[in-house]
Amino acid sequence: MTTLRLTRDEVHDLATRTLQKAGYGPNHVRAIADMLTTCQMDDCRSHGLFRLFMCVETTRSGQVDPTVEPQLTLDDSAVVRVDAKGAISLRAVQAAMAPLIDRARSFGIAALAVNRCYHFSALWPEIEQLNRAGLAALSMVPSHAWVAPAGGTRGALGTNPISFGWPRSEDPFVFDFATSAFARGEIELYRRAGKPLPEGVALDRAGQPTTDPQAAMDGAMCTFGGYKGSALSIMVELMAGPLIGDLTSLDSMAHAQGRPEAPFHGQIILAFDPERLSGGQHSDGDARAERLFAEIGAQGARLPSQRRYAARARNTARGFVEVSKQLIDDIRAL
Ligand code: NDP
Ligand code: PYC
Repeated sequence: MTTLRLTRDEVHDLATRTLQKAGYGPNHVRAIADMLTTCQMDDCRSHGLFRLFMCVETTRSGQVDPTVEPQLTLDDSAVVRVDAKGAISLRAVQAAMAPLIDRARSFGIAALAVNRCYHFSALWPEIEQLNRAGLAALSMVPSHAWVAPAGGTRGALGTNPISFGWPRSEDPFVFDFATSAFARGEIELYRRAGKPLPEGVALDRAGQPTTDPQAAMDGAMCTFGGYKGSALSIMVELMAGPLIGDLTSLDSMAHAQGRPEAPFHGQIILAFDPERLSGGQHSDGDARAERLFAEIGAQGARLPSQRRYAARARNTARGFVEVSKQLIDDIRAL
């Protein structure tokens, strides 16, 4: 694969110009370009610049309002609500972050319910932001009903990522992955590269196992970990859908009516203040957590996000990130 070297500014600029041409307003352009650049600089390719296709397709489908500003609803409870009003989620989450952090510190636990958003992004940047404010955090979103439940044959669940993070004095502990065996974005990257999928990731239209990425996209994806991943995926549907008065992945798929746009639904983010929840004993809890992380490392195992932090350090130090030339050409052709 031929790659080009892009500085952080060049990645941001490419995203900015593409989003501006697609009609996004300045606040949305900034929020989306920041997210894509953050992912690309950490070598999270399935949710970096590659996602510009989904952003542009979503405006072309005519459903998203690329300029509307979110509406924040605050009361004296620990629940923060933000209505994205049919725009991409990122600007809405950005607008709600400060009150979420405030309430988590006041109440010990706080919830952010984001409603009526198009969603295409990785979850870890928002979780890391909360961790760097000293909070533990958990986020979930549904998507489109591309994924068959364990034992099923057709899409009913979304790829439904879960991200959790724990604050540390160094880089936080963060994981973020789809509850499908592969994220949809990853399957799309296999298709673009003409590579077969591993076994156990997808079913074709007839409900039979397939390693062909196109057959997988036309058929159904599998959950990770059999019935366990399937149950977690159903939890995501419920927590980030009906619980907050929003859509499931089945509803999102119906909403799209076959248009190639980003999934449309809600997002839940829960924030926890370790100081409040431990009754002021967080330094003991923190030491226990660090002993656990040290034991994991001592066995030669790695923590989630270690690859990402290493990529961030490397790309920052050398001042560029390597991006597929084909991807850049395709984005320019947009
Ligand atoms: P992966 O299967 O690549 O798993 C990623 C997570 O697992 C990361 O936290 C990663 O850390 C960690 N990890 C990977 N290998 C190891 C290992 N050997 N030991 C310990 N930890 C490890 O992720 P997915 O492909 O499922 O998801 C990728 C992205 O797609 C996510 O950011 C997710 O939010 C996003 N997504 C978004 C959706 C949406 O609707 N908005 C839907 C589905 C996915 P590290 O990064 O350091 O490797
Ligand atoms: O990779 O599954 C995925 C995905 C869905 C929406 C955004 N990313």
